Amino acid sequence: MSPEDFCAVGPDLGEEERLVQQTVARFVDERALPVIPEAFEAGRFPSELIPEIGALGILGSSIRGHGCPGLSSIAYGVICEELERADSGLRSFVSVQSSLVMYPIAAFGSDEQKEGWLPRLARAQAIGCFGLTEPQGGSDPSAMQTHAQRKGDEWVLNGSKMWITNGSIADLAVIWARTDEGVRGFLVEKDRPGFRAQDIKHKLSLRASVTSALFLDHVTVPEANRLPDASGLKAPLSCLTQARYGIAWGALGAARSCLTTALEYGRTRELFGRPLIATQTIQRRLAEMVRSLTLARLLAWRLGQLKDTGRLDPAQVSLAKWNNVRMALEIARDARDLLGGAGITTEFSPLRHALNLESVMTYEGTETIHELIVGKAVTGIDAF
Ligand code: TGC
Ligand code: FAD
Repeated sequence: MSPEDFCAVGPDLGEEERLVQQTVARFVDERALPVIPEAFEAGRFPSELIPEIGALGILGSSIRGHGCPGLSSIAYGVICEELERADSGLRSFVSVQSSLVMYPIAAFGSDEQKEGWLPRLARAQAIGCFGLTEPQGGSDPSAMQTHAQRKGDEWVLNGSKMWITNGSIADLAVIWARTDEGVRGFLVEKDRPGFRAQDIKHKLSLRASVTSALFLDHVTVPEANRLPDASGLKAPLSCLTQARYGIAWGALGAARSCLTTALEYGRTRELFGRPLIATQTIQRRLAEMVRSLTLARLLAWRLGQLKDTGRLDPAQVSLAKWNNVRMALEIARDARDLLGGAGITTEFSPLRHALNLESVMTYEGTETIHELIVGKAVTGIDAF
């Protein structure tokens, strides 16, 4: 029995899903893992991997047409899982591109926007970012201050966005702004006068990922850059559902990396005359990791089935994002401890994953916000 897949979900993957998993796993083992620890330490996103990610054909994986492969939701899940086995920053890059940039263009864009952007985004010839969060508080996007004023056939955008993944490397920003008619989405190219991205430095988490602040100072875009079918806060929130779904799977990858590292280390570490893993309390801790990872995998798997059959409720995604990220964080912290002092360097993955998962628990809705979304679903009362 595999500790990483104790209840044997893998053998039930479809042929296409298995192929996708093998392809991404090979990329992670051969290309990503050799560079990730150095990139994390240096605080740089390994942008040399971008063309290879584009060539893998995994961006916008669930979208059909416009150069996108139209894979199942479970395939998107295994992509996220494999990438986050390397680092949450790598999965973040793909989450943002696929779920937060390509998805809104596919779901709410005009034919011209789809044809103009999706093929390039799918091949990573263009990079996107998603600007929803603002400095005054990300949990409540309804308090958004960034606004867009219509002037004839153009819109003038003013405001700022905070904590934006891929911000300074993006060719295109999907910007959500308040208008006289409610919240709308705009495609803002990076070279528009008045648009500026500035990286956030000194991060202790997601160091192998670009996180930026965006500033919009009288940025003018044509009406053709507005997403015509995005109306109200529901539009950006529906993008979050796509990304949160991917994170519920991605967390499995981080947890797997930590569990296998602890197991391998414990096999060769001799203490008190026996391998560490021959000790009862250590076995209980490893068994606990396997238990929580297995349950999280079954949850992600079920979520995929519901999504692929059009029955998924956003509150179910909240439950899974909350559960699976918490699961991965607890495994990462415990695995770090099982490595003793060796666990504090970048040679081993658990502490790097734990630090990353602190962000993953905050972004795409904090753990508390997801608890409250589930609370609202079971009580009918909005207690945000
Ligand atoms: P509320 O009144 O609840 O809803 C307004 C309308 O939207 C609908 N809706 C959703 N639709 C699809 N998916 C969802 N997840 C949805 N949530 C709500 C809802 O049905 C309603 O529709 P209608 O037809 O009735 O108008 O809105 P609210 O303002 O009360 O929302 C409350 C709350 C707290 C749930 C929401 O504001 C929220 O989710 N806050 C958290 C914000 C957040 O997650 N931000 C993430 C920013 S992006 C990011 O972090 C990227 S990290 C990327 C990476 O690097 O991987
Ligand atoms: P706040 O909303 O200020 O929350 C602070 C604390 O208050 C949290 O503990 C929260 O749970 C708690 N809280 C909030 N409301 C309630 C309540 N009603 N009841 C009880 N407790 C509550 N955003 C984007 O738009 N695009 C991106 O690409 C993006 N990438 C990110 C990358 C990173 C590395 C990080 C860290 C964040 C990113 N974010 C992005 C922003 C992220 O979505 C926000 O950080 C998150 O939504 C929380 O918002 P906040 O940081 O302003 O915290």
